[in-house]
Amino acid sequence: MSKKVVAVVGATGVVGRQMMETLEKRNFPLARLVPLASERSRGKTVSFKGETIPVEVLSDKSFEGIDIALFSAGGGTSRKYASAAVASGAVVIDNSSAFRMDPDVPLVVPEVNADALKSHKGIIANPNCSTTQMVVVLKPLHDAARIRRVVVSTYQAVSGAGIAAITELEEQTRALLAGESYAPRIFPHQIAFNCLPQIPQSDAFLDNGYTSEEMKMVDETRKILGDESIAVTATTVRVPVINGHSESINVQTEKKLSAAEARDILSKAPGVVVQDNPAEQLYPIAPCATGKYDTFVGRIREDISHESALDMWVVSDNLLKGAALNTVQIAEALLA
Ligand code: 25A
Ligand code: L14
Repeated sequence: MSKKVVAVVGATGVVGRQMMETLEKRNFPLARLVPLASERSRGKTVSFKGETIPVEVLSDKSFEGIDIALFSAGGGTSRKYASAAVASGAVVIDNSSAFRMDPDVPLVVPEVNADALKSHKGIIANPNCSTTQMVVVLKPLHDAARIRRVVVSTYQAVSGAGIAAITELEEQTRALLAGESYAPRIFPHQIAFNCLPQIPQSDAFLDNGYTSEEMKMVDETRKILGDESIAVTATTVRVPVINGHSESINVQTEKKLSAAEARDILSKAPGVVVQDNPAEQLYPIAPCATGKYDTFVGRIREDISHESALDMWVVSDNLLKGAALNTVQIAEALLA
């Protein structure tokens, strides 16, 4: 297999760093790594495979000789630079929300819809973190019993909002424990010892009362599963967890599935690990999912309020399967 020149746009962000670590850990066939970031990162370096590589400031000219460009610097940066990357001959795998719902852009979770990759025209979108971990669990249930409706509530870690958000939770927690005050900078309200039903931090609320994060879960889930008939409603909540998103998911199916059948189906699903033993208080939790590639599911039970529905608890590393890992998996699938 020929080795590829790979650029990481947003290389100094939380997701960009995980992208480089994942490329290294999975031994991606790399000819060269080109870390790119904004002016703010001028002079910084990244370490990759024991080497120190200077971060370059992103411009339209950054993409000469690049085969694959992994973008994670926000939607604005992707909208501004993705076309330059494609014009230079690179395939863009974009982690922002910029192109996800574009009908010409495949939105891919390799375990679920790798086939969609075939139709790409230079840009491939990586879904929202909360959507990704949900669809790896929904897909095998949909194949077995046809999903009619999904009701999901998320418990999302602060790492999804970047480095400054992690710092805010840590510093605010310390300050409040010490009896000091700490004004929110990133989050709209106190995040330490609190839950906020608002993601993202700004321009979150849409005319229908949902947040953009909630509507991403609705729209992206249907696009990835390729079925507009699936009804989805979501409430997305920021919780004082550093890393690892948790989700409470209720799934109504056309064909009734018992909890045992669902456990059996999910235990054979790619990228999914069933952790479900109430007798031993075994269920997925964020600290255990952190650093792992899989999506963990437990608390699988039949919904007592409905004749054909299941409840479950789904946890994954939002920076890995939710972002960097899925992006690298897409790149791997392109090579295969
Ligand atoms: O718009 P979206 O799609 O909703 O995405 C919004 C943001 O969400 C994160 C990611 O932030 C993205 O910017 N994100 C996206 N998808 C995600 C996912 N699936 C996700 N998070 C979790 N899961 P991030 O913090 O991870 O990464 C930011 C990186 O992007 C670089 N960047 C930003 N604008 C850029 C750019 N690179 C090139 N051109 C641009 N115009 C950014 O680099 C970072 O690498 P940087 O150079 O701007 O910042 C490097 C250092 O500066 C600090 N810093 C960041 N912001 C500020 C700052 N310092 C001062 N003031 C600031 N405002 C950082 O700590 C870093 O050390
Ligand atoms: O759409 O702030 O990929 O936790 C990922 C990070 C949405 C917001 C996306 C967060 C963003 C999310």
